[in-house]
Amino acid sequence: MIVKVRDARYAGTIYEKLPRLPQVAFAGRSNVGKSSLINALLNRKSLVKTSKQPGKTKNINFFRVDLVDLPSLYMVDLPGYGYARVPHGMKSAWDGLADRYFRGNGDLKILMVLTDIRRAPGPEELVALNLARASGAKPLIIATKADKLTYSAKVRRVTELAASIGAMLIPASTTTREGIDTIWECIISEISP
Ligand SMILES: Nc1nc2c(ncn2[C@@H]2O[C@H](COP(=O)(O)OP(=O)(O)OP(=O)(O)O)[C@@H](O)[C@H]2O)c(=O)[nH]1
Ligand SMILES: [Mg+2]
Repeated sequence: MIVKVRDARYAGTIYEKLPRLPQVAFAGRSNVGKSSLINALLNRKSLVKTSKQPGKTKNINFFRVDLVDLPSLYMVDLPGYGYARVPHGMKSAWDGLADRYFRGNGDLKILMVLTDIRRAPGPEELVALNLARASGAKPLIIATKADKLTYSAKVRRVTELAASIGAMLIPASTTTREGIDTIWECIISEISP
């Protein structure tokens, strides 16, 4: 399937104020590649700000995406969780923010839980998975920065990760664009009426 993005733009931080559309949200630790993945999906270099400095995205940012011949949606860039250098208390701030966002949000169709392909998923990833399930969204695990491993190491890691999480997982890279089409297929199958 070919997905053509007609327009993508920043839409604000408060979804109660926005026209209702299906939402696809991106969660994961700071620096895992959430903002980069949204840019790659939209074929835009810097619609969403990315940074080598973790903790850049502190709000929930909504991007309205209009597609050719397919329904519009929001891509939702969630703040990174579990970053070790943030002051104590930040993690519960994330929990509060996420809790408010997930609770009763019937428009959230998919939660992408991003995890670096080189590290084992931790409690934060499991919390995010459970939040998705509780809100009725489909969780999808994305193993980011797949370009950082050789082919054989990648195959091994994907198998290990899928077994330890007990869910389907898509390896992805914004530099090689691996996984981008597969992620779009998942999005389209969830948002199409
Ligand atoms: N090699 C490689 N680097 C990547 C990839 N995706 C993201 N990066 C790099 O990882 C760093 C962090 O990317 P971001 O997209 O800003 O990460 P984020 O999850 O949005 O981080 P926060 O906003 O801090 O939560 C940047 O330097 C990106 O260039 C990838 O697929 N491969
Ligand atoms: Mg970001």
